[in-house]
Amino acid sequence: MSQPTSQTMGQQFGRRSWAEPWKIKMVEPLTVTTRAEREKCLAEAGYNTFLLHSDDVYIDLLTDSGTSAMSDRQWAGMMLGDEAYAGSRNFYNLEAAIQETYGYQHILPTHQGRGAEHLISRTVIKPGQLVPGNMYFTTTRLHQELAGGVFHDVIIDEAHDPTSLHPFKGNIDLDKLQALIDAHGAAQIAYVSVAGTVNMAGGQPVSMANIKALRALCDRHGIKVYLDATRMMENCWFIQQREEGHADRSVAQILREFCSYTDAAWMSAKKDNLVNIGGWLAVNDWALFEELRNLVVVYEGLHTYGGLAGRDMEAMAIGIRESVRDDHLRSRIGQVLYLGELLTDWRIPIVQPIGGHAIFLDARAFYPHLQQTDFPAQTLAAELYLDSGIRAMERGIASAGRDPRTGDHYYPKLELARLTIPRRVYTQAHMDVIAESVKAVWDGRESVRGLKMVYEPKYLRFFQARFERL
Ligand code: PLI
Repeated sequence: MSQPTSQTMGQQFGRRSWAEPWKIKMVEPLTVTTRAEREKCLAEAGYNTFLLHSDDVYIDLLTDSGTSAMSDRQWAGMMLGDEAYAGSRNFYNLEAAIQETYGYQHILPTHQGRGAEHLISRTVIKPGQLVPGNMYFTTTRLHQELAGGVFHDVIIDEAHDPTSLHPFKGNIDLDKLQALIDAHGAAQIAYVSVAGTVNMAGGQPVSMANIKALRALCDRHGIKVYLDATRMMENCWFIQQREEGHADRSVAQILREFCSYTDAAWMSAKKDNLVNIGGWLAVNDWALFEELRNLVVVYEGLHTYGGLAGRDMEAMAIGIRESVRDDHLRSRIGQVLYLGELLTDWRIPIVQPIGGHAIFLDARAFYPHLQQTDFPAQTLAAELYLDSGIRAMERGIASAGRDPRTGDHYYPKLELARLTIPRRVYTQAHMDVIAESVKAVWDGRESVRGLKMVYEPKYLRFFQARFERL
């Protein structure tokens, strides 16, 4: 099992390079600002990149969520929107695309991923139950907590070490899970929450062997396994590239097998499914589906639109079929890898191995002179914006929020700034410009001071918090 590099990827084709399996038909001009303008914009935004106006951003690496470029087929699909309140044909196309691609039986659309997280959490979690998961994700854990659940991190220890080269740092540590079951009893576990290419760990995948073993363990105790399928296509590309026995299988085949070990899934279609808005819930159990289908009309919309327009569902149905193609994933992850290898060559500390959707800069290694409560990753995202107008996102103590039981910050081991690469949006030249700006920020790291939080909202504070320079 080894990490593919752009070189080894090229070698598969007789020393020829890969390229994007598409060409560009429409372009959107970018804005270039001066450093003085950026100083002003950043201060007005309270040093929080979420609060910048996108017009003041040059290359936008805030997120890969809802930022994909849609294909001409998807745009054509938008014109086929059947905007009937009930029973839109686009819903049935979406349902078929999910059933065929992921293999689940019963499908509900939602307005985006957190809509699906809300419904599943409040349906299956009893107050006080534990929810073990392979590292937290912000909205996922919050919905679990709002439903009365208590999240427990059962990811392998390597996931918390940015330098560990473990090829599947998203894996669940089955011993940690077993210990939790032994200590509390299986009835106290609501379900195991598994995410593909674990976002907060640096886009790190889960292996097929791990999900299979997890299924067996959970079967022994009668515990359900629910999947956050948000970046599962990318997870399956890593299985194909790194895990023995999968090299000759398509991502589509790997995905069907992986999902077959889980009982249900929720999805932020704004990522892997190549659309700008949308999500879904998929379950195999009819009784659970009936409950969810009833609840969706309370919070999202009728069960055949779930808060989406017909045209959005059509674009998603087409996006799902495009996103599972091997050539799409080769270029999508190949581009992330290209950027990561440039930074690695320059000895800039990033989470290794390079993940699926983003490069994660290790802010602790950039700023060893800062305390975690000086918000090093928030500071790093601010410095990058000041240097070049590139917008990154904090994934450290600000994102982690507070423990509802103690009121203190959660102190995550990883303190990262995420350079998230939107799908099918930027070119290799943009990757070069990004790498050079990161290098400039790295070179200027010693004189940087941290930030203090001066405004803190109660929920998901990282979105709206404001900071001042120390
Ligand atoms: O942003 P939503 O509500 O469509 O989806 C929430 C969500 C659920 N799971 C995972 C793994 C996510 O990454 C996720 C959203 N992520 C965002 C917005 C991100 O920037 O990573």
